[in-house]
Amino acid sequence: ATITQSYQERASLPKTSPVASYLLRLIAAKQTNLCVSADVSTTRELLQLAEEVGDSICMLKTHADIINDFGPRTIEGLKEIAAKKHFLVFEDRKFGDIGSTVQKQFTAGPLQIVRWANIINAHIFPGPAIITALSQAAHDAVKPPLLRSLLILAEMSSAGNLMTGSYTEQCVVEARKNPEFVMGFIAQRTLNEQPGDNFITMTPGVQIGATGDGLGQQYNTPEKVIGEAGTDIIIVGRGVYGAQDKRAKAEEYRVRAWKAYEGRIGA
Ligand code: BMP
Repeated sequence: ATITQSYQERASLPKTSPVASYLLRLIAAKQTNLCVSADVSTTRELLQLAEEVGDSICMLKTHADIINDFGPRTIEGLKEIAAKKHFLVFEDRKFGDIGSTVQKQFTAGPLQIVRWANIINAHIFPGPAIITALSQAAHDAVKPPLLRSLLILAEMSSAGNLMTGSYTEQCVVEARKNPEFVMGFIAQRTLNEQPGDNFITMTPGVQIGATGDGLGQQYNTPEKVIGEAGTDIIIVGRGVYGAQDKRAKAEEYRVRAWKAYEGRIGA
C-alpha cells in the first residue's frame, strides 16, 4: 500500500515510529529522498561534505570508525550542520552481537554513537534481543528517548550475500513486533507487504553510470530502486562524494530520485 502513498500521508499513519514520522515530514518539506553516505576519512572532509550537500539530503550516513580524527569536534560539527541544514544522522555501525555488548558499543567507547546518531542499524542474526538491548540503551541514555530509531539490515547490495528468503522475512516479523523503535529496513525493495506496514526502506548500492566496484558492490539507478522496487530513500556514497562538484552531483541524484517517487505515487 505504501507504494502509492505520499511521504506526507505516511507520516501520520498509526504505528509509525516517531523518528519515521519526523523523517517523512522532513522528506516532504525538503523534497528530498536522498541520503549521502559520507565515507571519508577526516573530520574536515566529513563536515565539508555535510555543508556542501546538506540542502539536498534528508539524511547523512556515517561510518564513524573510518574517520581518523573522530572526536568531540566531529560530533559538535555534525550536530551543528544537521540542525542548520535540517537532516538526520545515521551511523551505519551494523551492530551484530549479544545484547550486553551492543549496548556498550552503542553508548561507550571513543565513538559514543548514542550521543549524536539519530538512526542506527543492526543485523538480527544474533537473535531479536539485539533490538530490545539497543532500544533500552537509547531509552536510558537520551532524553527524550523518542529521538533514536533502528533500521534492520534485511537485505544487502553486495553480490552473493546470504540475506535472502526466510532471513529477510524474519527481519520483517521482528520489526512488526517493535514498531516504536524499528523505523524500517536497509533493503533492496520495499518490505511493506501486509496492510498496516509503514516501514521506511533505505537502499544502498545506487550509482548512476556504474554497475559495480570490483569488490562485490552492485549498483542500481534511482529509477530502479525508488520507481520499480518501491523503496523510500536512496543511499549514495561514491556517486556523490567521488564527484568534483559534490553539491551539483547531490542535486542530480535528488532530482532523479524525487521524480522516480513522484512517478510511482502518480503525483
Ligand atoms: P557506495 O555508494 O560508495 O558504494 O557506498 C555505499 C555505502 O552503503 C557504504 O557506506 C556501505 O557500507 C553501505 N552499504 C552498502 O553499500 N550495501 C548494503 O547492503 C548496506 C550498506 O550499509
